[in-house]
Amino acid sequence: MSEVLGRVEWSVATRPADGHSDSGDFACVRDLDDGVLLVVVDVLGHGTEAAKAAERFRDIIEGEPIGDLSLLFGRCDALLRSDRGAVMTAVLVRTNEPLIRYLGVGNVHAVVVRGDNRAAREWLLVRSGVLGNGVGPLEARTLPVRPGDVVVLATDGVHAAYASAIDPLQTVDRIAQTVLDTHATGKDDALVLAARFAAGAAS
Ligand SMILES: [Mn+2]
Repeated sequence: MSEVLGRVEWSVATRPADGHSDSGDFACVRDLDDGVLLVVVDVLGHGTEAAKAAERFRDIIEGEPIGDLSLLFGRCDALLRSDRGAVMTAVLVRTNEPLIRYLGVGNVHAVVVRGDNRAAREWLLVRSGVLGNGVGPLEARTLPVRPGDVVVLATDGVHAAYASAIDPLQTVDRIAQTVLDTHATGKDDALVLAARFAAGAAS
């Protein structure tokens, strides 16, 4: 079921690869002093070993101080050099900003669908690479958002055409589940995080 933190309401839907009962994909939503952080991670591979590595990585994501996305990714890259690699996209929603800050390494896709125009889709730009392999300097990007806009992140167990299944007027529960039901490939772990932005304190 959906949850609300600050100006973000979100929901997660997930399914392991066919024939498996646990997943190397996970989502983490953190309440920060000045906003909310949404993270979706796909630890390389699938099955039990990937799921165990995902638990270790989740502890890092939940515990690391978050000030700057590029620093967070740099720390994760360093920490994963001695563990299974991972791909990750993170979206930072600060309370008083009419925009999102984001950074992605690998193929966790993310798309913003406008609440007042469901045909308008903007893909967040994620760069290639794998955390743990050495990713070099990274810089977060920004994208303006308005109340009612929806961002949907999905791992590569979800077919990349998933944006067509997003109706921003539906509940975030329904959005996440519909994307999973219509676009999970079954060949890999699949996870979808759908989040809607409400008005911030300054907007
Ligand atoms: Mn995957």
